[in-house]
Amino acid sequence: MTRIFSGIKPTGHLTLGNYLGALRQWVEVDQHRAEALFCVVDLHALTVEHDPARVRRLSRQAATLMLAAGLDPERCAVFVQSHVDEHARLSYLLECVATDGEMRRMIQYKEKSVRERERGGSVRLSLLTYPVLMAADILAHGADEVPVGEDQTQHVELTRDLAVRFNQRYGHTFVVPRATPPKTAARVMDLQDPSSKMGKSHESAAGIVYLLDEPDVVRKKVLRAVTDGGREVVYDREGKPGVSNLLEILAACEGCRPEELSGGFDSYGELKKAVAEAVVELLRPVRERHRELCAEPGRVDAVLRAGAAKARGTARPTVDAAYRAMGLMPAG
Ligand code: AQP
Repeated sequence: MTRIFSGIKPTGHLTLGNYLGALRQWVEVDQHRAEALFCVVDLHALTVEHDPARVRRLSRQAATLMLAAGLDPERCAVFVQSHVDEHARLSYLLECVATDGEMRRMIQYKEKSVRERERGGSVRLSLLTYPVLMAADILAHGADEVPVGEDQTQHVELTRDLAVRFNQRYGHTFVVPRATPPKTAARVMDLQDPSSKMGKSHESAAGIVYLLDEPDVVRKKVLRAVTDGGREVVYDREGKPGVSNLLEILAACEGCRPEELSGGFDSYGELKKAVAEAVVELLRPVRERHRELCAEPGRVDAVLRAGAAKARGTARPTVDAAYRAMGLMPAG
């Protein structure tokens, strides 16, 4: 059976981008067609300046939202990365296979290291090596497929390269995975800056719809979205990035292609109203279920405990095999 692994980093409150670009496909498609593991990748949140209490809070919130969105613990494993030591153990081995040149070529490293410097901080070594940890997350579980948004496909390419290199040098150990981007909304853009991705750790919240935003806040953010010159509502990512982003969001909410909606609105205002209502309705059940789950925190803990036990079971044999293959002596 196909095995799927994917994760969400608790660096901020989950966004509409996380939902449309990842979570919804995990819920609606992936957990039904494969053996799936979904993870709150909390170790990745330590690669930038962070507040420990906030990371802990956001990790719980992310796990709760994953369940609220519809991940079913009877169908898939939902767990927290740091609860399963195999990820960090394998990461070190893969660092011995990767090169520093490969790491420095990663677009996210280039972007995030600039951001860290601009904020006056230093760039942590773990920000450079984080794609190796991501490779370990995927390879430890023998995943065939990694559903990720467009922004993560370069990291999955690196994972493939490392798996192939390891297998060639040390004998066949890892499944070589492939990225499976969502069919719609692979890249939801910031409503205030349609040239940059809607990212949960961006400083300004004005262009970001969070899954837990109240309906009126969602409406306000969408109605204030930056649009483009002219008046025509047409889908043209190059010429009309703001309008096209809104059309993509609406299409993703309605399950159609943005081209089908192009030309269907008389004004930008009309489009924005339709997007705002579609997003409010899309998120309503997630917010309601999240509220219910918050009222029974023991339930979430139990799901995460069971998920970690299952994940250890899938990862340990592969990671142990990698240790042996690289020449490490087994403990007596
Ligand atoms: N804007 C987006 N459009 C489509 N997909 C997105 N994803 C994230 N943002 C968008 C997808 O969500 C999954 C989980 O992502 P992540 O939280 O692990 O990391 P990220 O891609 O770095 O997300 P953010 O929100 O941008 O976090 P920060 O700001 O901290 O870097 C992935 O499948 C991702 O593709």
